[in-house]
Parts: sequence; structure tokens; C-alpha cells
Amino acid sequence: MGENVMKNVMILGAPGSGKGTQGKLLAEHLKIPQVSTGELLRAAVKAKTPLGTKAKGFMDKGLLVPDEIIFGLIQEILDSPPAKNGVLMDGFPRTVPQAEAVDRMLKKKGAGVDRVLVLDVEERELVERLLARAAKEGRSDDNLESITQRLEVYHKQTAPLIAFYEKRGVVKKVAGSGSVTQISERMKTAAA
Ligand code: B4P
Repeated sequence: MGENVMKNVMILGAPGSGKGTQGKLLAEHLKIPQVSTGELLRAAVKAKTPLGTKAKGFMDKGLLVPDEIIFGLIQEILDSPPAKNGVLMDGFPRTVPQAEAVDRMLKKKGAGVDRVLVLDVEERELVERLLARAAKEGRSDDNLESITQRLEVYHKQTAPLIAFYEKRGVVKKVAGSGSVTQISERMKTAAA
């Protein structure tokens, strides 16, 4: 993928795999906006918007927010001017229907998903990271019960997306353990 070409890059990974951390660095490198449905949902919860009020219960339990709520969010993002040269999607799609919806929306713009980076981290390390974040940031879904649920949801609903995109030859797996800088270098190489 050369410079100045429209890029739609996606980071797929379990909760705690570093999607948010790496997404920010890679988006800066690629000069495209980072879009995280998790961040957008947390902002909506904080602002107590109707969407946020609906989403909060699902998020606290570690469940995915229903697709119909997410579809509206995604459409708005992809239609926004900063997304005209592509976006880095961190945390969505998370289900096959969401991936199909993203495809339809991008197709209308004559685009598609160019690269899917899968961050690979062992389960034990994921739990350790999320518990550490709980101590630091106090996110209401970072407790052991919700973390266990989110990992299960990831395996059941999100991991099948890897095969979905592998069929198109756009997947690259990236080892997600090590320092943030080391992983970031791997991500840049994999996105090139
Ligand atoms: P997200 O915000 O996407 O949260 P997450 O899956 O827990 O991953 P996150 O991105 O925050 O963690 P990261 O790996 O960056 O979603 C939250 C909730 O919103 C979901 O459970 C769901 O309810 C809802 N939701 C979001 N999108 C949705 C969608 N599309 N459809 C339906 N529902 C949706 O980082 C984790 C921690 O690891 C951080 O503290 C970080 O500092 C640390 N870390 C990162 N890299 C590290 C490294 N190399 N070494 C050590 N620690 C590291």
C-alpha cells in the first residue's frame, strides 16, 4: 500500500490486546483518523446521550452493544469529511453483520477494507493488562466478571472475522507482546 492511496485499515484483537494504544500510533503514522467505537460509546455514556444510556448496560456487563446502535455510529463516521482518505478502525467491526455493513458503506464510496491487522496476545497477559487498567483508570467494565465475559464474546463473535477477512488476503498477524514501541514498529511494517 503506497502513500496517498485511500486506506481503510482495521485492528482486530481481544480486549486488552492494545488496539487503542497501537491504533493511535498507527493512525498518526498513516495520517488517517483513528476511529474507536469503544471510545465513541464511552463518550456517549459520559455525556448521557440517549445512545449512551442504551449502550451503558451492555458495556458494563461485557456484552456487545446491539448492531443497530453501532450501524448508525459507523455510517456517521465513514460519511464524515476526515474519513475521506480512509480511517483506522479500532474496535469495529466486531461481528460478521457489522463487517458486512462496513463493506456496504465503503463500497458506496468506491472503497473497501485494505488491511486487517490482528494483534495476538496470550489470554493470561490480556487479563493482567485489563486488571492493571482497572486499578489505574477505573473503567466500569474492567472487572474480572466483565473481562471474562468480554473475552468469551471476543472468541464467539469477533474472532470469526479473522477467517472472514483471510479469504480476501488482507490479514496480517502481529505479535502483540513486548514494548509499545516494538509492537508499533511491527504494526507499521504489517500495514505497509
Ligand atoms: P473497547 O473500547 O474496544 O475496549 P476493549 O475491547 O476492552 O479494548 P481496548 O481497545 O480498550 O483495550 P486496549 O487493547 O487498547 O470496547 C469497550 C466496549 O464497548 C465493548 O466491550 C463493547 O461493549 C462496546 N463496543 C465497542 N465497540 C463495539 C462494536 N463495534 N460493537 C458492539 N459493541 C462495541 O488496551 C488495554 C490495556 O492494555 C490498556 O490499559 C493499555 O495501556 C495496555 N497495553 C497496551 N499495549 C500494551 C503493551 N504492549 N504492554 C502492556 N500493556 C499494554
